[in-house]
Amino acid sequence: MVDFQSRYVSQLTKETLAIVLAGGKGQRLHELTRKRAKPALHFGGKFRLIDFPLSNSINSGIRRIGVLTQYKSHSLMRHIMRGWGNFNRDLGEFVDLLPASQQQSENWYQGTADAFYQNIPFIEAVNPKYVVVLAGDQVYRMDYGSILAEHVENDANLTVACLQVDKSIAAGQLGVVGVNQCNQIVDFEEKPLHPKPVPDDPTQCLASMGIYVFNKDFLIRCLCNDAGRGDSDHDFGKNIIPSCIPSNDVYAFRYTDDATGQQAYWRDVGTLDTFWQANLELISPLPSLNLYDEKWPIWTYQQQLPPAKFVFNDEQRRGYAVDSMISAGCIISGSKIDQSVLFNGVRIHSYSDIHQSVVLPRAEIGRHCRLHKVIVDSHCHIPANTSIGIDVEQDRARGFRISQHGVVLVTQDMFE
Ligand code: ADQ
Ligand code: ADP
Repeated sequence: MVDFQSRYVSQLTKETLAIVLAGGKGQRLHELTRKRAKPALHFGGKFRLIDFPLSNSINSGIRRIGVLTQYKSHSLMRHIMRGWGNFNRDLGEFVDLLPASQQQSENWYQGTADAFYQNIPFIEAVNPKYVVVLAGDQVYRMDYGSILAEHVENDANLTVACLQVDKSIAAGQLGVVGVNQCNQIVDFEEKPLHPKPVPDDPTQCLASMGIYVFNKDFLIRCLCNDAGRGDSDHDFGKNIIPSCIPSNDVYAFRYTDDATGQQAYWRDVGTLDTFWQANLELISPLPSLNLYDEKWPIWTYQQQLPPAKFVFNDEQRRGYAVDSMISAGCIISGSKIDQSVLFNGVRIHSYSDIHQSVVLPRAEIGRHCRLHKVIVDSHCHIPANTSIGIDVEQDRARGFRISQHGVVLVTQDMFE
């Protein structure tokens, strides 16, 4: 039997261009984003944040993708070229890097809308019917076909993906929308300190996920109008979205889990605490984000590496891991790893105890170390006999970064 519904959606995704905003600084992640753009941040053992919107696009059937880069983009561009560069242009499929190249003006990308404005020639050349605006630094699984179908059925010019969240989560952090009974957006405030609640629950509000579907011609008109305004920050959340609300063709798409209709998984891993927490959540037996679901694979670039190896050391001390994710190329010799995520190529030497920690690629931890609630940056070498996360005052005195909720970040620079 022919499935007209999915054929209809697959037509919409074919007529769509996805553009991923990947140029932001991610300042609240401190030293973790000092050398790399936030979308290049490692996540979940073998991925980077950018893999999530890119995989969602591919899994949704959107195969024309641009990635806007600017800040510290070296490892991000390297990752995209290696992992996402093998699309078939002859079939009209591509992932194009769009670094700030001063095409339309003398400036680098100002706000997010300016990054789009400077790439109008690219958008016009692709000439899609719809443009999906995505953030390069959020972790979630979403079929963009659903939002596109609703956008077209509503005859909308702009659709904003929204999630119902606790007001305390949105306050000062997220855009908050007000809708009428038809889900038309009637008001929008960017990061209000006192979010307006939803009608049936005073503790909750409807937050923008920073994911938008635009009709292409409407988007270009909005960008051009905004570009001419001297009082604008040229930002989607601050300027473009609020300026569209007075028209009656702007709708909210309520993002829920397709299978359960309940609240869906979505994380903006903007701080050391949320980054640490989101990684550790993956370890639970039934995580809200299941990376092992073959129906919605998360694609990435991965260097060919040998399997993870667990070694009994010379003194018959067992190297083992429980409640943990251990990636390829790791060697754990005579140490205990518990409730932790080890990324590719991590080395743990004997007599160490690693608990509730996130260890990024190629880090090395010496003998007799104790780590509790630590994020270890990539390539960081922790000398033998180091304890971290046990004595906060000692950690602070050694120049380690301690988060609001007591997660300790260590980078190579802190040992030099
Ligand atoms: P924020 O996430 O605070 O709020 P922003 O800092 O503009 O918005 O980042 C959005 C995306 O754009 C990020 O992926 C970032 O890397 C990228 N970016 C930032 N500046 C850029 C530039 N100059 N060039 C290229 N890329 C850039 C937004 C919305 C809120 C919404 C939240 C949801 O404004 O309304 O609630 O997203 O997280
Ligand atoms: P990631 O951890 O994101 O894979 P790297 O370990 O390559 O990335 O480090 C992040 C960035 O720091 C790199 O993109 C590069 O710009 C810079 N960097 C890292 N190591 C070196 C080095 N040995 N020399 C110069 N720059 C480096």
